[in-house]
Amino acid sequence: MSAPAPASAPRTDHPGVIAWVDEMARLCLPDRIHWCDGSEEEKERLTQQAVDAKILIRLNQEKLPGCYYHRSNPNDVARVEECTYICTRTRDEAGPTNNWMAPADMYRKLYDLCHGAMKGRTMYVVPYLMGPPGSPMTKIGLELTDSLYVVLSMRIMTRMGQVAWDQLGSGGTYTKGLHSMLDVNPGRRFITHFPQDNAIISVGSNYGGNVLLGKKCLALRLGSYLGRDEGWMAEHMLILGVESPHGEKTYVAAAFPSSCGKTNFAMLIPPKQFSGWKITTVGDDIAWMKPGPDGRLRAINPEAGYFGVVPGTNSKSNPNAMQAMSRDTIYTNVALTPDGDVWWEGKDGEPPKECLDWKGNPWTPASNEKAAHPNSRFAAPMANNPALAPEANDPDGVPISALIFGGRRATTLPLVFQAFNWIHGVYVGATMGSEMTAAAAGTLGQVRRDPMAMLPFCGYNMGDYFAHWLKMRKLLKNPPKIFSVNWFRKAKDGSFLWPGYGENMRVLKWIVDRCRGRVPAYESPLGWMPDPSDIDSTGLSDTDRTNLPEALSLNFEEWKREVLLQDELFFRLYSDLPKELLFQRELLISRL
Ligand code: OXD
Ligand code: MN
Repeated sequence: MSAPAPASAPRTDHPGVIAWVDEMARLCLPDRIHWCDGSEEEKERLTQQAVDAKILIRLNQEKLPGCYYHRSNPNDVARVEECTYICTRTRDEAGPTNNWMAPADMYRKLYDLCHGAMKGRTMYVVPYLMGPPGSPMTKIGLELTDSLYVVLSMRIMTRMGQVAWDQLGSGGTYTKGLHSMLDVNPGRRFITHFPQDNAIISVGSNYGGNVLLGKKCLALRLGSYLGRDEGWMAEHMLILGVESPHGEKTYVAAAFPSSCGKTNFAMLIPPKQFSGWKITTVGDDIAWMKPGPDGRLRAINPEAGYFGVVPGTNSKSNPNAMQAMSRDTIYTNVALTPDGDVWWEGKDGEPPKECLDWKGNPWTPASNEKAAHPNSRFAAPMANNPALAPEANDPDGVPISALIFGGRRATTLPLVFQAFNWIHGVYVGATMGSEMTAAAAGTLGQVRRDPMAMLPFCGYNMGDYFAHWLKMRKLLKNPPKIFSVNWFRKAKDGSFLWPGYGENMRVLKWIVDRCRGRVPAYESPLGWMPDPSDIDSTGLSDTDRTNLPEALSLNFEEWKREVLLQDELFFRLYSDLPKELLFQRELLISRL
């Protein structure tokens, strides 16, 4: 057994922080307060406490050094959009796509729930940075939480501890975050944002996307709100660098809805034929982007770790992720083998003869249930990624040449096209649709409109968000080109038309070459498109090469239906929709 935590003294003399922590402690009534410093020694001590309390299971340290296993409450395995609120002063500011409650009413409701909620527990004061230390784009957050799992995960996902206390100083601004698991009851689960107070309160859950407050809550929901006011953009985008054999580097940022392969794309390994080409990862989920002094859009990844979907990850689909999660990783809701290893559907090799599934029940290959939850996750430090771009720690970020919007669509959306210009690109992003995945509770497979993959993450009115995108063009002398991709189109027999994974390099190369004016395109009703012969297909399998024209084809009947389906979102947003987007819709219809 580990020694009890020594009483910990405040690690800051910031009067606002001291007063707020005191106020929250008087509300939640924890037995102890622990001010985190982020040190190695603290990590070891808190990890041992989590093991003693059965919050974490130590995995086989020979196979997986520094790795631990966590099982969540089975009622708490994904983000819950129906419990997520944007509490702006007026309902109109939050817009029709967000749940809203007046701030005073929500504070009252949550303070009632939090009253005495930490009795018998420790309140951890977790200071963290979103962004590299010293970057003008970096923001400071403080999360008060009663979950050790959250503390240890935040230490992976953010720059947590003394580095944040140092940047905060005695007068810095910060985002307030309060989290209590309560009794992990879906009926008392609220993920709430108060943009005008720069504050977050999350109760009743212990699932990453709901409780690692730096991630979706600060970096996207409050981030998008702050970005609108401060002239920058917080986007649900990976950032990667493409390095050519001549050492030329091009950076792209790409938005895909949750669980559509952002992590895989960010860590892509090019096929053999692309010898000398290299992809490096700046970020796998979130981009903060601001016009730089040179008039280009510069991006940082605010996070320091990956919270990736595990099932389907293997040495073919994502070798870099496999390495990243081979040490110092927290696994959640995968399966546990008798020798302390982890397993999931789609891992390399044969399934274990027996193991415990994500709920802790005995499982064999004959079982009808899945061993790992489809939204089981790994939290791994980005430093573990063999393809990490050194620029991921650059306070100035990287210049973005292309923005890519991608959906998961079995039909309609071709493999790739380029928007005619920025306004058209905003329309392409705004009308994105995708089939729903297990990352959020909902109906799997149903197509829903997910503009810029931000539907669950935009911290204000979506119509105003589109207007902000349009306005950003005016701040950029040299804006990125905008593209649409779809790796998931299917043939009539249900098979995928494009192999995906590392082969996506072929499409990425066309995108990079378009940005650099090196490759032709023809004008289609959707935008600029490659002829199949413009996509480098050396070494592609015969089937994939045969399928390429179909993967790139346009079906006018499907597109007429698509435009009508897009209207569903446009009608909801109608009064707030920038006119430019309605004009783009008309132009598309006339081109079709
Ligand atoms: C995530 C998500 O976890 O988008 O990144 O749900
Ligand atoms: Mn995400």
